[in-house]
Amino acid sequence: MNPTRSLLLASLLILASRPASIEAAPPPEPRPPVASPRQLRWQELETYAFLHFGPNTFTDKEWGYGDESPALFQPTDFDADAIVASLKAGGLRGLVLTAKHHDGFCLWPSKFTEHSVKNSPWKGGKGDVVRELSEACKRAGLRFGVYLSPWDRNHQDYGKPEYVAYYRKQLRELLTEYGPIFEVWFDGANGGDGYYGGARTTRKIDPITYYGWDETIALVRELQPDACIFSDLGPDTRWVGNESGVAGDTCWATFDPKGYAVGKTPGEILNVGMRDGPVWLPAEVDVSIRPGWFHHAAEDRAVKSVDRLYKLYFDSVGRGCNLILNIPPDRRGRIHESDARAIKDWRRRLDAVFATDLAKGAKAAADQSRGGDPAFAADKAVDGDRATYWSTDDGATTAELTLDLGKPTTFDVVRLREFLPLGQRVDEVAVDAWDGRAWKPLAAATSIGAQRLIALSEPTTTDRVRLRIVKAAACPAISEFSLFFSRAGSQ
Ligand code: FUL
Repeated sequence: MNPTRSLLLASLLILASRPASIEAAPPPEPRPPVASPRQLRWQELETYAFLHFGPNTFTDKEWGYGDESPALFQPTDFDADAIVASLKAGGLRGLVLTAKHHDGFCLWPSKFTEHSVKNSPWKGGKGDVVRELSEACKRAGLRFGVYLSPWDRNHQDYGKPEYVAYYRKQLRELLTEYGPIFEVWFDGANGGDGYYGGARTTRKIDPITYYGWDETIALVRELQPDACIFSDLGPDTRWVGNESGVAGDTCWATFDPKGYAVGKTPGEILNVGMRDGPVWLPAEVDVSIRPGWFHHAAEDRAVKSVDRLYKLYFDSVGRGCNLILNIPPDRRGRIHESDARAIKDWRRRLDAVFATDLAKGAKAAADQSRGGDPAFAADKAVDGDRATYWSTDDGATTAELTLDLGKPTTFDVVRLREFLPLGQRVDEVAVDAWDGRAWKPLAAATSIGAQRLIALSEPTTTDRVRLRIVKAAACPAISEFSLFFSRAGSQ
């Protein structure tokens, strides 16, 4: 048979063996707003570190006044690779460094001020913390980001237009001389009083108009188009509204920043987000592993326990947010042993809990799947692949997916994920367990997004589990329905 004829025959056979109902269905339309490619990449990082380091480390303060002598900055044993290795052992995928905190001291030798490491005895004035940490991150495969405090208690021009020009010049240095930057952190604090070049006054600014944010944001876009910008109100990630590490139990990635201002948006609103907000603006949860943001020896025994860190993960990443966990270097320029141990043990615990997905490969059946197409069938929610998903026909806003686990299985954590490129579609879900005679409600949740972790109050044993989409704004696209047993290792 000639090759053309055999190909034709093969296609006819395939067509004949395909039931009429199985036709390739088009994927669902995204439900706007959706994440930008930059936000999607950011979302995958899940946990990274915050590093507060500077004169405050040496004066035992949280907010320096701005008159601290650069001579104070003298870490005795700074080792960027050792810092990054500690963070990596804690499973953190990047770090954001306070290149400049409110005291105005620059951890890099900026050309535009004398108030920097170039006038410190550390490394004879030749040191550059930003350079060393950015390079250590590159070597270790971690992402690097910068915090550049808009409020500057050292600068003489703070409050005048000249300062904003200075701020942008500094930003340009940071964004052009230190390689790729994954996040730029714009803090919203302004306490008013400061040294201000010797004036020692109080300077209040209007946070909405003074900084000219649109222009500064355009500068970041121009110099580092892949960097996500954090501020209270984005534009890429918003503040979660508190510094205690807890996102709203319902937490939407969507928001409407119109009418709100940095420093003036109620925490409760940022915490929950807005279901019908027109802008994709997921929350980032910032919290310190210690009571303060900077290292204070007196707090060495107040480092959060593994249990608290574990709960923080559920309250942040488990509610669709990213977690930026502050782990401040000490006066040596190292991560203190207590912090290093805590994050390492925390990660070991997370890895153990999420090592075995008990739902993976389960026999999955749904009351409906999109166009009857296997590409959107129930098993796509249990194939361990975030790029595939179970979906239904357009217009279906309720649906059910049942897993036959094959044998009695004990679990106490449920993980759900939506296929994020299609937006946040699901409002409300419920999970039930089969008790041999009937379905018993196990858990319920609102908002899924990137990820929703539900910790059950006690372990459940069953051979059948059901996910119910109770309410959705568009047909669901569920990329993952997973089950874990958090105490598996401890039995
Ligand atoms: C706040 C600052 O005032 C704190 O010092 C710290 O940097 C925290 C992350 O943000 O607004």
